[in-house]
Amino acid sequence: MKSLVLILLSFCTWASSFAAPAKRPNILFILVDDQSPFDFKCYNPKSPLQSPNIDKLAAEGMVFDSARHMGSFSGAVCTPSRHMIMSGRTVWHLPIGPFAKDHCPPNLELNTLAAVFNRAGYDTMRTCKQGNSYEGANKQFTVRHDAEKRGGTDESGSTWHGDQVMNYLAERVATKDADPFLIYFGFSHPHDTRDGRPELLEHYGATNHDDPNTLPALNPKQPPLPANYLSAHPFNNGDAGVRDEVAASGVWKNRDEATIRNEIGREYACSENIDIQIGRVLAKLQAMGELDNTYVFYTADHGIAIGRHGLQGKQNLYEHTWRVPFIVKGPGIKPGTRVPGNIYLLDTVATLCDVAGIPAPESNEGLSFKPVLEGKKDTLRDVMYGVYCGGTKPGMRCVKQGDWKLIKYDAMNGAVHETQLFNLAANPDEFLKEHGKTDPMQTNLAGDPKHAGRLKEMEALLLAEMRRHGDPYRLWDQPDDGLPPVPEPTPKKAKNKKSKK
Ligand SMILES: [Ca+2]
Ligand SMILES: [Ca+2]
Repeated sequence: MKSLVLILLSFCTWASSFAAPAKRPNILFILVDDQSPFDFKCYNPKSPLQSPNIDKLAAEGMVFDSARHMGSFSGAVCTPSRHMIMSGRTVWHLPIGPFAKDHCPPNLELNTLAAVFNRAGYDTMRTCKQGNSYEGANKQFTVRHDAEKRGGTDESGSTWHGDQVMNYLAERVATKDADPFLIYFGFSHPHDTRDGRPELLEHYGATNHDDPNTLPALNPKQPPLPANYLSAHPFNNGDAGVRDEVAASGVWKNRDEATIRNEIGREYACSENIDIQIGRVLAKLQAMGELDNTYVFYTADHGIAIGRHGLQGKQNLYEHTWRVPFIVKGPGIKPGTRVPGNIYLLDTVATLCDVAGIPAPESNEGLSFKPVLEGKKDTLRDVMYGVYCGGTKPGMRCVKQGDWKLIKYDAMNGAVHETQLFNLAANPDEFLKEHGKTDPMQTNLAGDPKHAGRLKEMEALLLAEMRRHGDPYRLWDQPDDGLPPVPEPTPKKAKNKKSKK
């Protein structure tokens, strides 16, 4: 009898899956500004950040441990990152940057994310920060609300971005709009200035410190210093004077414990507010009956240091900054799964198209990680490549394969030639000798003869990736490959120089 019931039940399930034509899924793509994955409990169980809605997304979806941005040729790391997200193109093939005209197809903006989804019959809506992004792609969204909202009130902060999505969803209900939607839900925080709402700052013992001549008070409720905190980076990495390292309000050039703990507290207050806004939108989608048919992506345009390795900004290639948080929940994704992934943010176009059943545009160079979301594989690539080339040239390059990661610095016009080799399984925090760890694996292994073979292998991989991605530079110990000189970027107007975002 029991088995008959089971057979009947499974027949009904089978029959019902054929009864209604599959409704195309909605997409909610959430992008925050400047956030390290290690802020979240799903990446760092010791983190005091209160983010119940994002924690729940992680528990009900898939968490990526190796999601990265490919890098930047500018101190404004946001800008190339957001071009890559919108176009699906690699860092040296964007419509901006060195040799842009030679490497980028014309009319690329008509093949960016929203343009492609519009043509496929999706409704597209965006709210995000203004500036340091890809205007040609942003303007493709049918509904658009852009503003820089980095204040500590509802009107001046992240609540404003939440309101735009809530209003949009309310209007869809009012007009009974049944088209599938792509919502690009962006925030201007936790990018500095990290002005938090007073009641959220309270959770982390933080203040919106704005006086460069005093230090904020230490408070036991402030988050602890990061494990890989240093009071200064051991060498000049080539862009030590960039805005983020010297002029972020609340930190400036300070790296003392009170400043860093207060600033992380401010970051958390801003991130908690973002979490609250996401909670509102997810509850609304649930009430509309749309949540189960919506893919929710959560990520950031790049990570950030805030005291780790003695750095403050996003102009480096350590894991806290090269990596991004990346969480996906949606139809067919097994709850509570975790994968390395080895994905880049530039895989967004390919993947969003794939889950929506839309062909990716020809200009796309990213890979779809739908097979990862479906549990068919757990990584998309073997090797990951990263660039920071916004200060002195060629700057920093890195490559990762398995547990091994190489970072090289060719900076300050030849005065700085540094190599770092990390085993991320043994040394996930990328401790240097300055951190004083006793485990012989928890340091930079580049000078250790035991790892000389590995170093050589990683250096060969880096060169191969630089060639494969059309990197127009070579490092001091690489063949020059007969590359032409890279033209100097056109100097920006003084007005824009200050705002490197
Ligand atoms: Ca950013
Ligand atoms: Ca519509």
